[in-house]
Amino acid sequence: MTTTVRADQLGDAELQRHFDERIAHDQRIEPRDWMPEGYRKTLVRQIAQHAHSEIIGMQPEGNWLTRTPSLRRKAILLAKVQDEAGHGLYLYSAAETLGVDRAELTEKLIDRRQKYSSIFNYPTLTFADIGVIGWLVDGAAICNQVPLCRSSFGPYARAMVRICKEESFHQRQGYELLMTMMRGTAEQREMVQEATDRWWWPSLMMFGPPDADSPNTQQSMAWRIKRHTNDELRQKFVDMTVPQAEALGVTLPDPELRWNAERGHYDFGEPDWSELKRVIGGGGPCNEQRLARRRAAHEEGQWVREAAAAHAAKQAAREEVAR
Ligand code: FAQ
Repeated sequence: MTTTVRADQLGDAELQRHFDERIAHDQRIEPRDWMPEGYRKTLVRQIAQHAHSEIIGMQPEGNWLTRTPSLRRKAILLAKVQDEAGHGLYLYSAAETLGVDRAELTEKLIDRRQKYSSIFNYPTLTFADIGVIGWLVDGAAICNQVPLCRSSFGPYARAMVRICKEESFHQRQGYELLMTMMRGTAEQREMVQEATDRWWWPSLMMFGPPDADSPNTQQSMAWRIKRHTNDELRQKFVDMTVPQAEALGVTLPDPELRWNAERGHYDFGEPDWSELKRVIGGGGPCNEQRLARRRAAHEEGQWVREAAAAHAAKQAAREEVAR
């Protein structure tokens, strides 16, 4: 059963004890509940980064919207890219329940004071990339995000339920596109293999640094914001993806990839962690372009935000008069 305690009824130590108990009993923390400042900050950091990723993540696939090979593919891709915008909005709303403002978070993104996922700093060079992003990038996102539906913070967990349902469609559309291409010409099959070669390692890096170099995991697990470590989720993704690659008929570009019967998991090679550091630090192939586009879109949208605010103020004034 969930119990709500008003902060003004308890002292600091008792508030902390009550919070710890709720976490231990797997009860949700809601925006009006007392929470330690570190918990709030961690959530703002993670949710904001996640929201920024969804919004920046529209760019690589948006690159192909005007060049899809058919109307059907265009309708699918448009729906997917629009879903990503929606995910960003749910997540900014979840972050706002923690007392931050979406406008402030956007400013922090475009000023490079907040991060977004490394994966969106790679270019989409052929239409096969659209399929591979759905298969691998959305596949990795699902692996990482399904456990977040059980995250201890209520608004985040609830946003993730809907997001995960939509991500499943994203993954399926990508895999279906690749299946179609693999049944096509030799050139199409080569395109799929080449795109898989480029996206495989960056997809593994989406899960974050190895556990030994992940400063946030331990505390986030203790607070049940994260339910699994970065390495656990990476392993789960590899185990899930290898049979899919076999069914598709592509080779994953890792000579060390093999089934380990003793562990009951696939062994795989070490991603190049210096590349992850470089990309997170702004040195990926598309970092500059992604942020420049986001900044331009923000500036060009200024009049829309002003018009919406003026409309809302007018409505509120009318309602006030009618009362
Ligand atoms: N990229 O201590 P940890 C999508 C940072 S899916 C950039 O392990 P944590 C769907 C990390 O923030 C992609 N930065 O951190 C889609 C931290 O820096 P900080 C988004 C990374 O938080 C599909 C530092 O490194 N998904 O958008 C990355 O415990 C297709 C140390 O790392 C999410 O955001 C990285 N890959 O674990 C959309 C999921 N990895 O903040 C369009 C929610 C780590 O201390 C098209 N987030 N860093 O300065 C999470 O699950 C976690 O935040 C992790 C990182 C697992 C990403």
